Amino acid sequence: MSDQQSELEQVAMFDAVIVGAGFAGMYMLHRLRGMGLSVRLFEAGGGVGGTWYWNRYPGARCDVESMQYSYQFSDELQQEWVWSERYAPQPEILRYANHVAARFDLRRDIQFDTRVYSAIFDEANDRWVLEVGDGERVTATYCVMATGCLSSANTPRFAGVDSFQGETYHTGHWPHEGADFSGKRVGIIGTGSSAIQSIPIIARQTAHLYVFQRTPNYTIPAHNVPLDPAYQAAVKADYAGIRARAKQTLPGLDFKFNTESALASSEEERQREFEARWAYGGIPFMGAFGDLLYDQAANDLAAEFVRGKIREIVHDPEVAEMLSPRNVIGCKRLCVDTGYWATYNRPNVTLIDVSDKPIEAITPAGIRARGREYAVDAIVFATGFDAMTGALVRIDIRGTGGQTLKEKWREGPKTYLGLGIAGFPNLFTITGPGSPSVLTNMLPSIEQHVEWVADCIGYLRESGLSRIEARAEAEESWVAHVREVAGGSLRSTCSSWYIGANVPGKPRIFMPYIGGFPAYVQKCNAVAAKGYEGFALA
Ligand code: NA7
Repeated sequence: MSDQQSELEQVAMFDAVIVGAGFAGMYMLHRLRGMGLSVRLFEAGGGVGGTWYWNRYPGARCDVESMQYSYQFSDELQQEWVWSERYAPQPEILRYANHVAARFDLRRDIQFDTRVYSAIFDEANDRWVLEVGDGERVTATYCVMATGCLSSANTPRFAGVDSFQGETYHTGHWPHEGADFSGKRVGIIGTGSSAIQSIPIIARQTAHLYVFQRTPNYTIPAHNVPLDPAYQAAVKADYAGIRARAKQTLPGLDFKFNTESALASSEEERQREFEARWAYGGIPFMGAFGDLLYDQAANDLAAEFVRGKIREIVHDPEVAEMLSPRNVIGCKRLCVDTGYWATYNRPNVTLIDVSDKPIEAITPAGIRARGREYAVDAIVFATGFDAMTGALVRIDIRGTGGQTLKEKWREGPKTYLGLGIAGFPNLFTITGPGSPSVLTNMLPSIEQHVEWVADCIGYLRESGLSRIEARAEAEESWVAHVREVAGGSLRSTCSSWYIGANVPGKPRIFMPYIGGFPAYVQKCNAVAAKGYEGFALA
């Protein structure tokens, strides 16, 4: 017996470990346990829900309709759960996650309040060794990273940030007890989705709200409403049909997508379609015409329509102009709001443009920008996430030859299908970079990955194999394909978190796979059908 072997026997051994108890980790646990594997899931937070556990800021709400932002692996589950609103608010999604955990008895294999610090591949024993919590070590044949795409908060290091005497918040790590802004002056930095959802609510609570905007964003009204029980019953009666139709669309969402060209349509047809989409609300606005994300002139028409709406809603023409985005609509993820533009008509809201002159400093009393100090009692950082790679490289992950994932990804993430990484055997990433992930409805994408990984592990076990690793050439060609497809879309043309532009120093690579859900699933299925083509098995 080698020293390493005897050492291994002193640590808890599992068939699989999973990192993260969001929707990906929860379902992965359910699947692997159902196959008879011994599994332990580690979660840094105190409960399940992942991003919905942490993002408790006022107005936090899903931008995908509730009836589709839910699991479909259990028909009983989707039939019994009752959503209350068209777009579920964060507390309801968290209740749903807790319901799932209870219904499938997941908690007994989840270790909460336990951060994973390192995952090191032990080549002598073909096992992953993880250091977790307070120095505890565990080992497993398979390691599944279900760490989420938007889970590692991005807080820019503003000069003087530690000197601020008031309260600070980050939208992605909101305190469980909430925040009381009544009578206070608040500064919010950022105008992404989190800010756009929270600004209308915070504005109603504060004495004064200062919004520091670096890039104006497009947002479409949600028209959120309580869910009509008759509508809900109709969806449930045809859930299988809706789910199947959704899987045939690029974003994995069942919605009306118009394939007509905006440029080929008449002005009257265009206005009618844009108005209808504005009235319907939300992300389906981008489905108004088939060429919006592929032709700059078509995109300009949609962008100008939204700018027209801003001018109609916002009374002060200068503020309306400042709020009007000039970049490609849909390049950054389209936001979905309730009363965002109208909030700038309130006398207690001031918009400060920091696009050409960055915020100078945080002072003990407030925020200094454009040569003046804005005195505030609290600062809200709505500055987003180190998306897609942040949560992974934060863990010290080491594969064969001691190579770290951080070093491997120094010039941008490289994966095979967003599922496996060359040099990191038996490590799977759920909705990893290089998969459609954030460009799709996350729940079906998560389910597709979890099922693929579970089938793969099942195949290895049935075949008497215990090791799988992406081949470097397969990874190279997938990375090249991801890049090539991204180049054909207007989506790769702006400074979004999709390309890591929001995090200083992060390599600018378009990270998600833009080829759409159906083509991607077909590829994954073909790889599996060919005995995991592109992977080395042993
Ligand atoms: P986002 O969409 O990344 O938004 C972050 C915002 O913070 C955005 O407006 C940024 O401006 C701004 N930001 C970041 N750094 C700075 C600095 N240094 N100075 C000023 N402003 C800054 O994150 P969210 O949390 O709103 O949304 C993330 C996703 O969650 C969203 O897409 C949905 O899918 C749900 P920038 O645009 O980079 O100029």
